[in-house]
Amino acid sequence: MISIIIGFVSCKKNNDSLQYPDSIEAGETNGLGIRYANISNDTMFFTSPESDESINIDINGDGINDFVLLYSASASSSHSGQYKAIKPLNGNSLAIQNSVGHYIDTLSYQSEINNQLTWSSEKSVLSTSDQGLNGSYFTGIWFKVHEKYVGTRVMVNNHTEYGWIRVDLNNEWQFILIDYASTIGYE
Ligand SMILES: [Ca+2]
Repeated sequence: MISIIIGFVSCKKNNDSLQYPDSIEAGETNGLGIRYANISNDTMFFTSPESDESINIDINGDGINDFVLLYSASASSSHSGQYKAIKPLNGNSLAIQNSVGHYIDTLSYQSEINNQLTWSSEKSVLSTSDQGLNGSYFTGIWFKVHEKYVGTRVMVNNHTEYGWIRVDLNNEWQFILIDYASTIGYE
């Protein structure tokens, strides 16, 4: 009789029985099925003459990294350039502006993040710049952006978990990860 009860309890905790929210609002930090990672203000800085840094994010806290923030920059007397991007891992996705160019969208506070957004599993650009004697070139839409949100989508065991990453790219020469959150399964 005892073994039957144990079997029933363990079965109930199986992931298949969990429910998953089908959306999250940008900046939403609490509620049923939401996991929030507290403010870290983890910052990647430019150090002369060139930098190449990254930060891994396990957005749903299951021990498996889901996204990598990428920052590189260089500067000399005749040239400066910077590259800010995010790479989804394991088939995860980022909300992009549209299907052209893979530019990560700038979501405002309380924007709805769900299956209606345009999603890409490719490495996608926040902003790049290249300025030198031959001219200036820019890509992406995250220039002088203060506290906007990146929409994220993670696939776990045939379930979809939506989330957000808040970054501050107000200063061209640094990349600040502020905080992030994800929907997770709940009973
Ligand atoms: Ca994870």
